[in-house]
Amino acid sequence: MRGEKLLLPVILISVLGLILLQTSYGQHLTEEPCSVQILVPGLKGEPGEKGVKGAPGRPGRVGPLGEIGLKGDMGDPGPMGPNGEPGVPCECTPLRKMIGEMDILVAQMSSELKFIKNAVAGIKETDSKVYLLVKEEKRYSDAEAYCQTRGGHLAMPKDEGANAAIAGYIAEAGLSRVYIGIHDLEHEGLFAYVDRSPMTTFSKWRKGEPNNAYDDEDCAEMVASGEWTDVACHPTMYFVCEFDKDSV
Ligand SMILES: [Ca+2]
Ligand SMILES: [Ca+2]
Repeated sequence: MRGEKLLLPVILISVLGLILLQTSYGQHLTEEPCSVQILVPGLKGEPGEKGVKGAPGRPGRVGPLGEIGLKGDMGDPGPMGPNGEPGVPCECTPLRKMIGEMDILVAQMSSELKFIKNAVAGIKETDSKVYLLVKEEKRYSDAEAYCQTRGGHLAMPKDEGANAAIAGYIAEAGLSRVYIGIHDLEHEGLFAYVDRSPMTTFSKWRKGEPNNAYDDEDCAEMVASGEWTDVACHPTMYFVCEFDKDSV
């Protein structure tokens, strides 16, 4: 029994020594520094806030010309528009004036044509005068105006030869009477030629004339015989113009 008593403390001491030894070795291992580090990616973070809008970029280069497109179909006609404002009345006054002037011109040319036809039909002449029988019925004043327009006067027979020429003209035309250029319009009873030249040496009044019948006879006509008669000035009849040969 005594031997067992001695063995127990030895075991206790041995176990204690082992424990101490293990403890010191363990301390030695934990104090040794680590020389290898292994890096492992962490978890993905939360998305950040949206950034501020950037400045506009520079304009790009001009691109190449595109191809010409095909002509499209004609569209449908549009709706009719509203009526326009009433127009300004035509400025017709100048046109009317022009037409009026042309009418006058045509009338003058018609008159000239008649004059020429008369002349072509035949004129009478003496050494110094040309006589033209105008077969248009006119009053005395209008007849004289007609002759003056053409550079002459109503016929003014100042001698027997001229009077005979005019009378022959009337007879050949088959007429009975015509106005000639003699009147007493300025002084009653004092007959003179229409160009105001006085009646001095020659006259061819029919017997009993001039008589100023009805106090209304201030003009003169020549009948086919060549005699003169004072008559009223307002009736219309044919007449004879005379022109100086120098002025024809
Ligand atoms: Ca008279
Ligand atoms: Ca008379």
